[in-house]
Amino acid sequence: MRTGRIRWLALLVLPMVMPLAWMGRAFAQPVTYQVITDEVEATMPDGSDVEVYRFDPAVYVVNQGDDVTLVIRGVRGHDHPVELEGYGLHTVVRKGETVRLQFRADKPGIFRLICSEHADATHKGPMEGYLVVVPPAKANGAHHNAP
Ligand SMILES: [Cu+2]
Repeated sequence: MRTGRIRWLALLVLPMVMPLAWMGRAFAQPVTYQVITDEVEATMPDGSDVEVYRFDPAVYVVNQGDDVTLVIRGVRGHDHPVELEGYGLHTVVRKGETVRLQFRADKPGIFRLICSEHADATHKGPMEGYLVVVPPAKANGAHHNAP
């Protein structure tokens, strides 16, 4: 019977695969960053007023494989349409509301958290954060900087 054969195959393969999956997740941690939308105001030497929206904090360091939650609370500014580049996550942070971006950090590198409404200096930005996903260290890389 076909289903019987598949069941036997699962019984044989699962015990071999499960420890591998567990080892890969052994160092993964749940990581939460609490973030707010902030605003900086200043008067320039020429008398002009400048407003810049910010994420605070703006740098999120995690290890590859971590289960990450960015809890973003809208404090200053009304609507912030937000994208986490590289992970294809989008949301809108509204004043007085809290949103959560949840994902597994499976891709190493530096990824921008950007607000498309306040993208650059001419639009009261740049409103950017930076997700830093650190890959696992190589086994023989530990002595790389040794004298
Ligand atoms: Cu914004």
